[in-house]
Amino acid sequence: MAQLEGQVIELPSWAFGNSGTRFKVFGTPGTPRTIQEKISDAAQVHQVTGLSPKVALHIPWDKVEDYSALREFAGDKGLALGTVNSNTFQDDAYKFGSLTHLDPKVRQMAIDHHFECIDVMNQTGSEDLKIWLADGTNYPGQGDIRGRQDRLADSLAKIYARIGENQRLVLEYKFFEPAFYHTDVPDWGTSYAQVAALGDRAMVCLDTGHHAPGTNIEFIVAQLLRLGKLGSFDFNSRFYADDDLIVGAADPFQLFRILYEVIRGGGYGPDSTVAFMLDQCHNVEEKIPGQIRSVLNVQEMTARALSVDRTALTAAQEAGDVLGANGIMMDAFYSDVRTDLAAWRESRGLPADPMKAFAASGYQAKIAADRVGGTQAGWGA
Ligand code: PSV
Ligand code: MN
Ligand code: MN
Repeated sequence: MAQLEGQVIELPSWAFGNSGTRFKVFGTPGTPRTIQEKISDAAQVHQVTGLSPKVALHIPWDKVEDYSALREFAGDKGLALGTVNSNTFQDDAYKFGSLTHLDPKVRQMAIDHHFECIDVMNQTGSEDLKIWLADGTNYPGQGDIRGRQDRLADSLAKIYARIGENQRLVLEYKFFEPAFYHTDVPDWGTSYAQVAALGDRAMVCLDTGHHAPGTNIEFIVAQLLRLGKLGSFDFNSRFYADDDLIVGAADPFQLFRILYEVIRGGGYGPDSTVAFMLDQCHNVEEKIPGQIRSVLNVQEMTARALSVDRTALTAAQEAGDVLGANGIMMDAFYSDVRTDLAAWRESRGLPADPMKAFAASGYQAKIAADRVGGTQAGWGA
C-alpha cells in the first residue's frame, strides 16, 4: 500500500468536453464552455480520488490569452498543468500532411505551431510536449513514404532544438486513422527510431488504444523501458479501433499485465519519469464520473500488479515451472484489492467510495444549472 503513495494520473482536458462519433455528438447539461470550467471539473476528480493533480492541455482547443493566469487558476484548485498536446490535424493546410508535408511552407507552419506549444509550456510549467500526427496516406503510391520519414525527422529536429532543459518531446504512434493505408508514425519502432535520432529528452508515448488487435502491449512496454525510451502512456481501452473508452473497461487483465511490466521495468515510483495520462472521450456516459472510474481502475490494477510475488515468480521461472509461474501472476490478478483501497483512501481523508461521494456532492446539478449560455466545449473547441 505504501507504494501507491505519489501515483499521479494526468487527466486530459478534452475528456470533459462533449465528444462522439462521426454519427452524433450528444450534448450533456453542465458541459464546460471554457478551459477554466474543464479544470474545475478535473479538480473534482482529484478531490475525491487524490490521484489526478495534473491536467493536460490541447492547443489551440485550450488556447487562452494568459497562460500564467491559467496556471494560477489551476493551482488555486490544487492542480498543475501537465502535458501540452499539439494539434496539426484540423487545418485545411494539413490535408496531405503536417510535419511530413512536401511543401516547406506547410511544414514550417506545423513547426511554428509546435514552437507556440513550447512557449505555452514555458508559461504553464509543463514538462512534456506530446506530438500525435494525423499524417499518412490512403492509397499505395499516394506519397513517397520514405521521403515523408526524412521530412518528419527534419521537422522533429527543429522542434527538439527548442525543447528546454527540463522539458521532453514525446512522440505518439498510431497504426491507422485518419489515414488508412499508411500513417507516418504507425508503431513503437518508428517512434523509437525518430526519437532516438533526436536525443535524450525525446521519448515514445504509448497510447494503449493505438495497436492492432492481439498486440502484446506489455512486451512493447518492457522493450521501451529496456531502451530507456518509454516517456508516457495515454491510457484508454478499445474493443475494435481507437475507441477511447474507459481504461480497464474492455480488458482489465491487459491493464494488469501492462502495469506489471511497468513496475518490473522500473517505470513506476518516485525515481521513474514515465508519465501516466488518460486519453479518453466519454460519449454516452457522464464525464466526471467517467474520469473518476478511470483513475480508480488504473490504481486498482497498479495495486494488483504490485502484489505479484516477484521473488516466487523468479524462482518459478528459473525452475522452469510454467504453471507455477503463471499461477503466481493469476493469483495477483484475481486478488480483490477494493476493500484495502477504500481503507487507504479513508486513511488519507478521502472518501472510501469516490463515485458515491461525487454523486452525493451535488456538483453535477450545480454545473448543469450554472453553465447555461455560451457554447459547450467539444472534442475540439
Ligand atoms: C487521436 O488518435 C488521438 O486520440 C491521439 O491519441 C492523441 O493523443 C489524441 O487524439 C489527442 O490529440
Ligand atoms: Mn493518445
Ligand atoms: Mn487516439
